[in-house]
Amino acid sequence: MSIVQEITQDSIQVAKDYVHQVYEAVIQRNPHESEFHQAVKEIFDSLVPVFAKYPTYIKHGILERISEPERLITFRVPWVDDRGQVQVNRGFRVQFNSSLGPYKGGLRFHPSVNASIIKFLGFEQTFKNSLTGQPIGGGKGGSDFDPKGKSDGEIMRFTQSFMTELCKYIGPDEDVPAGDIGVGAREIGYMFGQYKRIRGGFEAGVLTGKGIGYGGSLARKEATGYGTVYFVQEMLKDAGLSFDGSTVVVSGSGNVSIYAIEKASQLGAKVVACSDSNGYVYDPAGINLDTVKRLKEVERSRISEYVKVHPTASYYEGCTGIWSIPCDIALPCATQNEIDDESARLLVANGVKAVAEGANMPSSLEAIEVFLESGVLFGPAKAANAGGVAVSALEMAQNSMRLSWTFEEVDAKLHIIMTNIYRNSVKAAEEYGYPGNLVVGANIAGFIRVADAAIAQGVI
Ligand code: NDP
Ligand code: 2IT
Repeated sequence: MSIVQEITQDSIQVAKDYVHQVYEAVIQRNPHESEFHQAVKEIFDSLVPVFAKYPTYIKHGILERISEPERLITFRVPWVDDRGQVQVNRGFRVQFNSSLGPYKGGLRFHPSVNASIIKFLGFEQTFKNSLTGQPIGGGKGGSDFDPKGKSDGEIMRFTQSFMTELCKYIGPDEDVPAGDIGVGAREIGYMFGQYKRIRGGFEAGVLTGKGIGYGGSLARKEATGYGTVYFVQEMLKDAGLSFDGSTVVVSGSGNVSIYAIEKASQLGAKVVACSDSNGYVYDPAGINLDTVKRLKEVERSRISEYVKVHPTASYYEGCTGIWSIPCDIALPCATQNEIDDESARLLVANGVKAVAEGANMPSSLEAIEVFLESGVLFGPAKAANAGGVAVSALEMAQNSMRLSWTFEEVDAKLHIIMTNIYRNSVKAAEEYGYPGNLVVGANIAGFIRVADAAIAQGVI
């Protein structure tokens, strides 16, 4: 935006009124969608100084446009379980914003999935993807299907049925899904096979997170966890700190957690705890990652099994207790709202120095307030976990060129992208009067690229 206005009390009030009015309209138009409201509120509140400085955004109705998805598709997913019983789930794809490129974002299979969760994830994804600097719009999808306890045959029949409908809406230049909770390389493989069979062509770029043997990118599996740690490395460096010798707690034990633990350990940290949706393990000797990989990536079993092979460790039921373990660095990598204000206060009281979100929206708005007010270094999700989708964009690029880069090449590009996201967020926070506040900085930096592209493309 070129028309700059001097920031005065009046211009701030106009901006606040605008943000408030559009937020109220979002609540009215999307009733009972608390996760979506939460994600919208976090971004909208950060943008007040932008509208105070560049009021022409208001004339362009930019908040109204970016908070309304371009489309939300829901569909029936019928499948037959191993007993011969017909089951029906609901499938979703939100195509949130295509200002910067084809819709891009993962698919989540979890019983909690509903329109609110898919819309919060799609909204967040739009700004996260913008921060990566890659040419990707924002989307998200999934189903309320519960993969836990399902046989391999059931997973395949479900994912094939899901793709039979989803394939009508996606394509390498239209919408490119990937994994998220409950969707990993196995599910992507089955979906890719079904898409190929229906379309009758090998369109490698239609999905990312594919197996290395058929168009996947090296380092995609590691990218989100590694990227989060690279981001934290930059935060720590600016504060004169480092991972070396630190104690780290990582929630979850899925894709993001495993590779966050791996990279943090490589940098000299001792990771003492991780979890799943039933409970957490605390191992003062340091979590043995080979055991976690075997339990979660190979056997698909519970984290409680860990203590059977590691007598130094203890297992505790429930997810929130993990935040009572004293640590220097906390990396929530499981799911949304896993840290409330009480857990945040506990972490601060126990001396946490840095918190970074590997998961999407793992801290409640109140928890974020606690971290920011107490001066803890805080890396918000859309910046700190952008490494996964960034490498997905690199996978799309490799697919278009019909070549593949080495692990080292992709990892080096990921490192540069994460460092740039950190620097751009720091810069935006400073420029708009919130030095050190990466929540505001990431939201503003992500927003401006999307907003300017949307306005340049007219009222569509
Ligand atoms: P996975 O399915 O691989 O792992 C999820 C982990 O979180 C599992 O340990 C799971 O436990 C636990 N978990 C899931 N739901 C809950 C819950 N309701 N309460 C407590 N624990 C829970 O998913 P990912 O690692 O891929 O995703 C984790 C987070 O990271 C999500 O927020 C996702 O949106 C985000 N993310 C993922 C990216 C990716 O590339 N995969 C990229 C950026 C963000 P259990 O085994 O018991 O289910
Ligand atoms: O939340 C996320 O960024 C992801 N689940 C990854 C999305 C992707 O398209 O790689």
